[in-house]
Amino acid sequence: MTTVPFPELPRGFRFGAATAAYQIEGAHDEDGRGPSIWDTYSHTPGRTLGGATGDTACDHYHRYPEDVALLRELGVDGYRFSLSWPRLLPQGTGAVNPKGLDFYDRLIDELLDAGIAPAVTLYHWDLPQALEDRGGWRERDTAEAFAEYTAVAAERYGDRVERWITLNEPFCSAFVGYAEGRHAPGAREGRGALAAAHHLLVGHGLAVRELRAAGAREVGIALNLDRLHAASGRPEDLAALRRAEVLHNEVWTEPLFAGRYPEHETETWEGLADGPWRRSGDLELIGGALDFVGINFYRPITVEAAPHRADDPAPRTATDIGVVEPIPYGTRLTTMGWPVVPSAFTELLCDLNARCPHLPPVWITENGSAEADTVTPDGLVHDGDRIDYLAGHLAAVAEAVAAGVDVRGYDVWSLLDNFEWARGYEQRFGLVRVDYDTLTRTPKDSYHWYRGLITAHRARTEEPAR
Ligand code: IFM
Repeated sequence: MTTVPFPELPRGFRFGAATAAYQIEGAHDEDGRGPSIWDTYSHTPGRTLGGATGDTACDHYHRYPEDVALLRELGVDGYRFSLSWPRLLPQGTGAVNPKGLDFYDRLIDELLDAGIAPAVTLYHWDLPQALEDRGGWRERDTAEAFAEYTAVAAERYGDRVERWITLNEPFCSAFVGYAEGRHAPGAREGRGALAAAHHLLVGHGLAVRELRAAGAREVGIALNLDRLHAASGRPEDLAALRRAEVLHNEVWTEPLFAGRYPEHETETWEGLADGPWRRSGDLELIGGALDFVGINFYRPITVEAAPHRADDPAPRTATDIGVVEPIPYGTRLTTMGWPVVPSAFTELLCDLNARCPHLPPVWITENGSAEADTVTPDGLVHDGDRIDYLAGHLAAVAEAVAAGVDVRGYDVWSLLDNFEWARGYEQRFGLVRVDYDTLTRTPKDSYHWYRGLITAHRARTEEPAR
């Protein structure tokens, strides 16, 4: 197995692994679960690679004891997973599904018995289809429904959950889902996407209130902020970079941490910036104090200007800004086509820290790489590239910590190979390989490396027993 040195993180730093409900659970129509927008989308011909769906996925719904045993063996402090909203409230609001509640009770208790702290994401993209049928995130009612669902979850699990994450990557929910249409619900809209972005933030604010009222311990949100560069110094590329900063980052960071909407939003969205979906009091609601901000980071993005199509009703999405990712000579790409540049991670964290004076402590809620794993004749997966990726990015986090960023922990994406949304099952991010024919789990070399890292960290930082 590859020997790659372990990056050194400070005493008290916590290590975990992450997954999401629709990507691993399967059991899509079992025990009263309702359909989500991802069931509808993945069952629509042509939407996902090879027509892949999450119907079975990793069958975690039935195999969770095996997966918790893998986590225990890995030695993680915590496990970040998401609740399936349509498993708990099949119609999005109203009737609660007792069997859905029971499933997460069993999972949480199994984790606690294994000495692993549960970290719950409330929304990792699987909106109940019944709510989408009434307009989805374009409508404020969906934010209210999200608060209702949050209250149910907080009341039931609040005594046992250590960290709560309201939304995962709202950028993807709003812009990839409602503007680019590459994710569920597959819409290509301008107004709809901007209304969705705002209502996701309102939903977050309402959920934080519910969590606080229920006495939740740690409350935060997970953002996929991007480290962006202009392709050149041409004025049009620099202008595209400015728009991309608004689209990818400031839409979220400004209301959440600065109590305002982005300064350059009008030049980015033109007439759509200040839509009627905004109400007085929203900024106060959205900007409620958080205990941490989760950062999901994978790769930097280079931006170049593309002609804006005046007849296009969509706002300037990543696509019409002309996001390109030129590959600096020698940079390796993961199988997602993403350049591996760990220094961009340090830059992102340091820049965020410098720009947001009210930034709460940071938690890396996702980081990992999809690689061309193969099972060798010894039955193992020697994924040295993934180990290099993780080592490089953890070292980048350590550098940010040394530079003064308060990073508390790191959740690797992902525990298991899983359903990679529109890209189906070809992209493998797991520390554990899943054979999708037999559903057999095989820990890869990266699993053993990560376990070694955690063990070494504890040995280095924990007080010797007296
Ligand atoms: O698999 C996804 C996850 O659901 C959200 N963040 C990015 C991951 C890799 O694309």
